Amino acid sequence: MNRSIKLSLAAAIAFAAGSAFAQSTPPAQQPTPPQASAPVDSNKAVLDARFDAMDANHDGFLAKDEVAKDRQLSQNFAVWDSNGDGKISRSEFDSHA
Ligand SMILES: [Ca+2]
Ligand SMILES: [Ca+2]
Repeated sequence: MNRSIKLSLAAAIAFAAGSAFAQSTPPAQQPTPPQASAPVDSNKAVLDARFDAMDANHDGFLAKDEVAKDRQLSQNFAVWDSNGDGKISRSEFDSHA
């Protein structure tokens, strides 16, 4: 009888210790959401706004007269116009901006 009480006590202590250990285990770490793309997205939004502001006729291309207000762009128009078609497409703009 004495022995079985001791065994029950030991089992209870082991159980309590086990529960305490389980409760003190930190919760599994949540995967960190990728944030590296955030600055790229906001930069793209800035570029989009800049392009749209200059694309006066909204044809998706910047003609030379449309970039006349942007000194940097108008001076380097030939450089930005990679394929030499006389207008700067969105991808040409993105690759130089
Ligand atoms: Ca245009
Ligand atoms: Ca072009």
